[in-house]
Amino acid sequence: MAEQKLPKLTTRVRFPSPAPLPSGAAHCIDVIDPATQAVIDTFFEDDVAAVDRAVRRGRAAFDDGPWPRISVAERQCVLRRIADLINEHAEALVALEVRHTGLPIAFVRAMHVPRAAQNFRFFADYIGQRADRMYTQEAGYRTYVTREPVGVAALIAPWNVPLGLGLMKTAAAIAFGNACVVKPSEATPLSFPAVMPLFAEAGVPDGVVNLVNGRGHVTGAALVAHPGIDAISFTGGTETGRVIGMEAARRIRPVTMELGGKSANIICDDADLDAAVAGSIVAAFANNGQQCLAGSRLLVQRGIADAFIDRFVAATKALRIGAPTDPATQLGPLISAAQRDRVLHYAALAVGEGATLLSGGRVPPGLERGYYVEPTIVEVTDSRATVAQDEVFGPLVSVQRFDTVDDAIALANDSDFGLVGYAWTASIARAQAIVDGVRTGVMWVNTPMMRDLRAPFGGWRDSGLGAEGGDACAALYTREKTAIWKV
Ligand code: TXE
Repeated sequence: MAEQKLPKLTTRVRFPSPAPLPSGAAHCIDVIDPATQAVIDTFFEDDVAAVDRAVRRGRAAFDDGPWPRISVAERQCVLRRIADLINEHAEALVALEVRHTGLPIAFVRAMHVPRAAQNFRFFADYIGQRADRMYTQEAGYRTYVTREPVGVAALIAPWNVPLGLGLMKTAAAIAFGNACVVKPSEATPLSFPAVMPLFAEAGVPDGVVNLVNGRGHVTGAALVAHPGIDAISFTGGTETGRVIGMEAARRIRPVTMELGGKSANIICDDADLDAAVAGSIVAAFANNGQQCLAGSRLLVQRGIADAFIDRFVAATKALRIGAPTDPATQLGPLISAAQRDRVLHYAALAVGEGATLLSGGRVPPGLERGYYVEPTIVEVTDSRATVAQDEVFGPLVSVQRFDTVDDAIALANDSDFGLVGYAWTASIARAQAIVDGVRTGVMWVNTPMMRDLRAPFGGWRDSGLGAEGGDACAALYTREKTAIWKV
């Protein structure tokens, strides 16, 4: 690591010590294997004092340490080494990730862990290409605008993609020269601790990446309220987002929030039906249906509705449900009993409200142990049906028929969420009308879930604030500074 030569970037932040917890208050949390319901680990929750220690370590690393001050080339080198190390240890990370999430191993191996490594490569490249700007219009003056790291970031991750999302935030935060404190979900705490030694091995200085574990209202709340935190990146539920957003507002700190979704998947009557059926299966059921970007509201044009629905139902019934450790499994168990019961509840509620159950809606016979649910399809006639409005976050999809593209756009927009949307059509004009008309942060046309990390990924309205991606992350993890020189 290079000698520290540059002046300090910020003045040292001072904050009071937290109130001590009453002795004996440490809370123990069991980690459950969702496929077997067995307790596979137990950990002590990090309390207010532990969070304080983690933030102070981050502060020291940022205020006095080399990481924000070394050259971009040196930082790139370390980031690329992290990516290499993640790839080297991929199989061990895959095993841990499958164990606590219940996600199918084929999916975690092909997508989650390689993507976690790729995040570090992407941000290594990104910081090498970023340019600051200069204004020369005022005669006799040069005004230039630079970006500095924001400081210590609180990174709060959910349980549905623990490594992929947690490490996306970590890569972005540290690439710009920040320190961070990561809090994975209390439901999936196993994989992040396994990555921590890799940071050290790659040359990340002590204190740059810190880890705390525990429940949201204890560990998470202590973290976002800590006066040593300069920015917050959160992925999780919309209601939690409101709480964190209020705390960020109270402390006047920047925050990005990637929250829930109820995204429309629009199948027009000129679509390639093979591609639309296959893509809709991925959009609805990948990641066991537990994904913010799920295409969980299928809208199908009336002329092809019967044909599409028959094929979609058949493809759903052909999905292989089973042990997440089996490479042939396409749908594993949900994260918890609560999440399984939530899907079953919404299936029953939908039928109670007049929807037709086309498939699933029950625990698969023979898989009563573990939190399994059959992939479920309900047909609704009203976009105001509860099942077409609420985010279920599981393998449940509602289907509704529409007549014109304008109707489809109106149905798609009849939602408090605005994360993503999907359109399947052979017509460029229709595709463009849907892309222009649907109010979401991301639209996919004739493809499910392709992602370019350069582009922002973020939701509108109840789906979030800010985004992740190259420039979008620069906006959160750096602050602009203007300098005016007389020449
Ligand atoms: O999420 P939470 P939950 C949606 C989905 C799901 C619902 C609830 O609809 O059914 O949210 O899931 C931490 N201060 N998504 O309850 O609670 C928490 O410990 C600070 C969508 O698991 O939002 C965890 O680390 N942190 C989503 C993280 O926030 C707090 C992914 C997410 O947990 C906190 C997951 C607090 N007060 C669920 N309270 C997506 N966008 O992909 C909780 N946390």
